[in-house]
Amino acid sequence: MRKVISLFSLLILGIVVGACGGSKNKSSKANFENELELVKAPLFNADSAYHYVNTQVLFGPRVPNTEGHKLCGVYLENKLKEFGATVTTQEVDLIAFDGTVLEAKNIIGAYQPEKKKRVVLFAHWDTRPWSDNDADEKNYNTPVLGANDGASGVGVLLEIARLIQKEQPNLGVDIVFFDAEDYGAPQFYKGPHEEEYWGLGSQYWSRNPHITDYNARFGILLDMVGDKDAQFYYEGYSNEFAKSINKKVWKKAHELGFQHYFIKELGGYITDDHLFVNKIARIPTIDIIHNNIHHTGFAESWHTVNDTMDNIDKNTLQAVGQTVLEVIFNEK
Ligand code: AHN
Ligand code: ZN
Repeated sequence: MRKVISLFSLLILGIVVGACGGSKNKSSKANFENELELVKAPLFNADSAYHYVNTQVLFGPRVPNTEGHKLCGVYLENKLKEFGATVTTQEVDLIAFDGTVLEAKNIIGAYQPEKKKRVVLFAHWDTRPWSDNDADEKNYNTPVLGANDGASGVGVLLEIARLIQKEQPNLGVDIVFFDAEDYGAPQFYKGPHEEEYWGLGSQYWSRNPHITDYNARFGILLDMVGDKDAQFYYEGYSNEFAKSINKKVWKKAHELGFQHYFIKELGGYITDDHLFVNKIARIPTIDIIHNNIHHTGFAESWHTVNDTMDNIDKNTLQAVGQTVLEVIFNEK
């Protein structure tokens, strides 16, 4: 048995014991023994993922057509190369709801590109130009820092990239960073516009994949996966297009002890990058997104000036990262 497994189990034990307090020690130990059998993937390092989230945030807002955006794009490309991926970029002008031309860049890293059996992982790397959900109207025109909304998903995927360069699963993995997800019309905009101005980068990729006739067994989108109070419900479109993938992922999360994050109940329907991947590219794709219709909706910091590192919790990154890795490493 690999060393990684015992390390991982110790870590889980730590989390479970820490979360439940001493009184539940006994059942935690039972979990611990189960996990020894279960874990096939390498250990996800949440410190490392947190560092990748923070590095993106240090570029400032990653709004298309700004310097921070450009520099962060280069960083992400270089990082995937450093982690041994075959990197492709799609640089394309996309038209926003108000006619603004966005100089967008989708960034794709492929592992074992020769393999036909593949899985694809997505996150958006751009950030929103407006804090239009902020409690204070004065902040509406301040760009979002996007620690959670953008950087968290990308940070988790960079850590997954770092790990799979060392030990590859049975199937090829593609990591796709979408641009121009978050340029949908602001809540204060009164001009004519339609809903489909979200996910411009994913719409482009879905119509023009980086490889002709690209296909994958399934896809997983990570969106807002870093908040300390994150809860992930089955997202509506994911359930319609890829119910079995939702089930597979939530089951794995529960086996690993992450049931407090992954709730086996239906949440809302969210227009997000996965919708276009499902509808246009026709790859069954789920969205792991912080969203709870019974509670506050998205994270409190969503589209506000408070979407900063202060709300990022390594335990959430760990839960999502380890679950996704484990799903991939269990594919035959
Ligand atoms: C809508 O609010 C329609 N979609 C949310 C997609 C999104 C924005 N994800 C992150 N930021
Ligand atoms: Zn957003």
